[in-house]
Amino acid sequence: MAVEKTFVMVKPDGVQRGLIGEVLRRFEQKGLKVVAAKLMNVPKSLAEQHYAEHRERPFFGELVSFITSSPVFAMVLEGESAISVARTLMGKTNPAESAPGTIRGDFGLTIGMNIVHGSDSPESAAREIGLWFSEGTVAYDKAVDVWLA
Ligand code: FUP
Repeated sequence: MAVEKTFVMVKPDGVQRGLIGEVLRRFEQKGLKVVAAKLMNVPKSLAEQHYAEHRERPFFGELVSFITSSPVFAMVLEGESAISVARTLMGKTNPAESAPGTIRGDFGLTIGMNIVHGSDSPESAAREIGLWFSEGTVAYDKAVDVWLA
């Protein structure tokens, strides 16, 4: 068990449906901390790098055109086992097979539009955080507890 950082993104379908707050609420409620976040349009080169592992798959072109089609909400979340915890809250890749109570299970129906992305391993998390947040993340452990008194 260790404190980890993970890259999570509300995809264009989630942003267009007004689900940024709902998705973020679930992660925060679980106890994960936001250490970076931004609403952004995705350059094609970034999309291609992000999905590099799928380059040979038949749906690669659709993935890239979907993720570059309208803004995404990108974030870095931090917490104990953040990578697997975020994946558990998201549910399975195919929303039709995701359990109720998960983000994809509650809000999605088709695999192409599954609302949210989350890193699937420590290696992916490090790669994706570097790719999407080359400016770095926030360390605010000294300030945060003041307001919880
Ligand atoms: P996940 O890690 O759960 O986001 O899933 P993958 O990395 O395996 O897939 C990345 C994205 O490709 C998914 F969000 C949806 C899309 N995808 C398809 O469109 N068809 C497939 O058969 C598999 C994935």
